[in-house]
Amino acid sequence: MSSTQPAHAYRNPVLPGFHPDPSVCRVGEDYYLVCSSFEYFPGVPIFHSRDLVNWRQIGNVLDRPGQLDLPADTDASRGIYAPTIRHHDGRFWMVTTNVSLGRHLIVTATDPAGPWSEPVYLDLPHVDPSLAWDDNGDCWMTVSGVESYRIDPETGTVLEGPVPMWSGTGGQYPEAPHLYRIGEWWYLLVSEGGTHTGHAVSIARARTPRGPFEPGPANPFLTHRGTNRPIQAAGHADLVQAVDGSWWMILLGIRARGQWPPYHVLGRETFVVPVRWVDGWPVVDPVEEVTVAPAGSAPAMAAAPGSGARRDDFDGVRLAPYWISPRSRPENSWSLTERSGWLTLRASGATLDRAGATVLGRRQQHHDCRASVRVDPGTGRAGLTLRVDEAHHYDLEVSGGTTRVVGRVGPFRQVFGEHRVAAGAVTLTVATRTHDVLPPTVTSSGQVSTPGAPLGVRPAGSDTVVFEVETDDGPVVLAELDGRYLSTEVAAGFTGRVIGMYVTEGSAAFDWFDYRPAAVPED
Ligand code: 6LW
Repeated sequence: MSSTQPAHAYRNPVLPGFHPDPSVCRVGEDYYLVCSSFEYFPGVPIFHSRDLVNWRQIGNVLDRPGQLDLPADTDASRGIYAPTIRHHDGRFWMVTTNVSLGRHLIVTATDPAGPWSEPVYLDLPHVDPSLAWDDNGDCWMTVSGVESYRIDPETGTVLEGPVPMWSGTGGQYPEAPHLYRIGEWWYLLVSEGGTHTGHAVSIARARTPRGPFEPGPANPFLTHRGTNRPIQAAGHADLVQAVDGSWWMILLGIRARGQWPPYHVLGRETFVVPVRWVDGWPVVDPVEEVTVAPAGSAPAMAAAPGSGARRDDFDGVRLAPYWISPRSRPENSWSLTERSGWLTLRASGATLDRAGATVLGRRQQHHDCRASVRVDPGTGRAGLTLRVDEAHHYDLEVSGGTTRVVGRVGPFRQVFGEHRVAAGAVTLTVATRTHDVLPPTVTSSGQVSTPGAPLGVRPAGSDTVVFEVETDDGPVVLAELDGRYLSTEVAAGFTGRVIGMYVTEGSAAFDWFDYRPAAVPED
């Protein structure tokens, strides 16, 4: 936060990188937030905050294979969709959909850091389930569509429904319904228009959870559709009241880059905006990267934001909660004890082009960042991958004393840049950088000029991925690739980029993994 910003300004997104479909609840002075995790294990990351701005991951709700059944052939962007977290009767409740099984599931915990219970399943249609309890103690599960069911959340028994509710203003995909008791009203928050640039948030209210629902006077009351705002796709929102009585909405958005058309590489991210109530309806301003909170309200207390840098020396006996693996993480695929102070990964037989490869990664959270790893490949094949899915990844690998970059985009696979290295451990780095590429202009004398580009160099695009290996003579750049091929606009789907350590032959040991935004120097 720069000194020129008001003291109560904060930076959005508050959870950068692939953190979509946020849901939040408050207990006393503590806020808890969950996001979708799709085909990754463990599932449903859970975060804690005291101010809605600075979030710390405290675990994963679905952190045991018994809770998270992701069949081996789970497609990318299937698996776990949009969770909702609520606190009721002394317990936390998380409900979500495993679309690969076609089932909703509910788990509970007294401590949000876990352990969470075994799931109770509900075989009902739609996605985006959410729970609300009425004055009689009845539990209503709302789902996309929008409709609700009265259920017994302890057993998953459906007691009544579907009860039609209100489906927004006519936009496609009415979804992410959340029902709240606020004063004498039941408010129904709905997203519509699809999770890309048409996204919008609308609201209606009724005297009972069954309706009839009266739409708000200014729907959609939040949308960035058809604008050139830097944050797009604002939607999939959840409301929360802060301990000081102020109201907030968390939601997803994307930060589009480049032109034309714009694209985004970090997936859908989590934002927080202040809410004010006018004549009994919520009003929010457009979502800005620097948001000014009402003076004296909860995020005004925001401490200096963390830098986002993170180094893991693999000295503990447990993996930090931010490490995720596509589909599963079999017990025999990793070890923190086999070589003390190193993470050992063992190949499964699958390559990175197929489901089932051994990958342990973290979300890319900054447009300009560096991830480095020290890896001893032994006699195997291992490295660092920047991936969206099995068909869209760039890999910096080492095997047999050679490092190389392998790019896979759709049906194409190519090797770029090879460099011999000494046997033993090597340090590999993948760095990303963005630069605004303005369209070339033609001068009056007919010369083409590309603003911002060094003479004779046309930047490949406004997102570049650079691969380096450390040698005795300093870093050697093996390749610089256009990052737009690893964007949602190319790869499709609901996730975002993950930077991962991997092994596809034999086993390899990783001494440390260091991630930092480009602006943060090494320690
Ligand atoms: C989710 C839906 C959505 O189920 O995207 O943004 C879907 N909204 O609500 C997958 O994340």
